This record gives sequence, C-alpha cells and structure tokens, in this order.
Amino acid sequence: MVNIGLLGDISAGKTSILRLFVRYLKVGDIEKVKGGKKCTVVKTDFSGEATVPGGDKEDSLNQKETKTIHPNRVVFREDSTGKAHTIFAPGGDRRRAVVKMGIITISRIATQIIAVVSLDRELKRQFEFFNDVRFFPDKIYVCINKIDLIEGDKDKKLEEIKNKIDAFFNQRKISVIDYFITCGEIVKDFAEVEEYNNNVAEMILGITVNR
Ligand SMILES: Nc1nc2c(ncn2[C@@H]2O[C@H](COP(=O)(O)OP(=O)(O)OP(=O)(O)O)[C@@H](O)[C@H]2O)c(=O)[nH]1
Ligand SMILES: [Mg+2]
Repeated sequence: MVNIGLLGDISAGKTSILRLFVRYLKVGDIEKVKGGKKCTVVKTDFSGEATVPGGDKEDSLNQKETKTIHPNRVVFREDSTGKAHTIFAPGGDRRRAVVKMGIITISRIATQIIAVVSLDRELKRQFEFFNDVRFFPDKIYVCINKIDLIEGDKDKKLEEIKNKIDAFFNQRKISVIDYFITCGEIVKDFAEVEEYNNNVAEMILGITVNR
C-alpha cells in the first residue's frame, strides 16, 4: 500500500489533479492510459474544500472559488491484486495554521511525495512553500502542472524549469526520481489536453500499481 502526498503552494492544482484522477477511475478511462489497470474508488473525501465567496481575495493572482483547508483524500483499489492506495492533497496556504497542520501531517505519513509545481507562477514563491516543509523523504516525484499555460518554446522552458527544480531540491539533499508534465483541468481550447490529462492518471498509477 502506497500513501501519496500531493504537496505544493496555493493553487498549484493539487485538488484538481486528485479530482481528475477520480474521474478517470469512475468513467473507466483509467484502463485506456499507458500502464492502465482496472481500479475502483474505495473512498473519496473532499470535505476539506471550502468555498471562498467572491474568489480568493488574499490571492490576487487567483480568484478561484474554493481552497483546501483540511486535506482531501482518495482511496482506490487495484482490482486484480486487491491492493489499496491512498492519495492525500492538503491545502497550500501555509499561512493558515490549520492548513499548515495538514501539510505537516501529510508530509509525515506519506510514503511517496509528489511536489506539485505550477507553470503559471514564479518558481521562487513556490520554492518557499517547500522550504517550510521540514519532513521530506530523500527521493521525491515532481509534477509540473498547468502545461496549457506555458508560452513560447515549451521544451526549452521545461528544461530550464526542471534544472531549477533539481538544483533547489538537491541543495536540500533531495533527489527527483521523475518528472510528470500535466494538465489538471479539462481545458477546452488546449489541443493536447487529453495527453496531459492522461499524464495525471499515468503518474498516479506509475507510483502505485505499476511500481
Ligand atoms: N489552466 C489550468 N488551470 C488549472 C490546471 N490545474 C488546475 N487549474 C486551476 O487552478 C486553480 C487552482 O486549482 P486547485 O486544484 O484548487 O489548486 P490547489 O493546489 O488544490 O489549491 P489549494 O488547495 O488552495 O492550495 C483552479 O482554478 C483550477 O481550475 C491546469 O492544468 N491548467
Ligand atoms: Mg487544494
């Protein structure tokens, strides 16, 4: 059994990734992705998601309607082996004590960590989030999310970003096992949406049932 912790700064897309994964499980698309296996949802808990009336005013970059207060959680089972795995996605707003408690708890109980980094904001600010997390395994996965929002030479920018992420974690003696490039939303006007949505499902399966 694997306990995955999805950690990352506010609005990186942790909850969206978790919801998208549940959608793959429920609709049956999970068998169609690379390394796809039949899996069943055992339990979902998104009750830690709170509505922010009129958008999140503390966060001028982001006027979204909900934010995570208590960690979201999904338990799923691989049908053929019967093995269950849990994914936890705490909130990213570590200035709030209760959110921070969730981050600390999940960073301690997770057996695998996926650091979620969003392409729509400065890396420096997102690194500050990880600097605040004290308990980290020495090997982690990194998910680079919101690929639809990257502008210009995609491959070149991704290479630069990966190098910066590597340097940041290496300085803390943490190595990156693998990078996953994802789109955590079903973005209508993005031509490659299916490929990058699939990457979400392939990422989770790769760390759990296909390990
Ligand atoms: N364009 C685009 N938007 C995304 C993507 N993934 C998530 N979003 C949007 O980003 C915003 C934040 O997503 P959340 O999933 O709430 O982010 P979070 O990391 O869970 O946020 P907190 O829990 O509050 O820290 C929402 O408006 C999502 O619709 C993506 O791949 N592309
Ligand atoms: Mg969230």
